[in-house]
Amino acid sequence: MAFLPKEYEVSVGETVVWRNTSGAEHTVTAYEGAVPDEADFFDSGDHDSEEAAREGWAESRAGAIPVRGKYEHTFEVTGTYEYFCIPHERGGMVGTITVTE
Ligand SMILES: [Cu+2]
Repeated sequence: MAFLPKEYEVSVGETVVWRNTSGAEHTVTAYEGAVPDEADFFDSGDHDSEEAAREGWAESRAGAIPVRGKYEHTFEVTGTYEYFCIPHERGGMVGTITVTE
């Protein structure tokens, strides 16, 4: 019920892979207001917005990364990105990616 490491730093153009090593489903969902201005929203359900991601999860568990599954995203814009897991957000399942030159 946590992203490990919680904070991670990559260089621009690198791909981050999240692997689900737990026994439950999770999502990787960006906080739309906490991505750099020029960067696109991202989430494991390929939605257009945080709101759509939350609705998709509520309706059909869209965006679920299955047990032993993975999700990856390539970061093309420098800056700080905050993200969370929809079902475990209240439990503190949040993380930060910092992208540097
Ligand atoms: Cu989770």
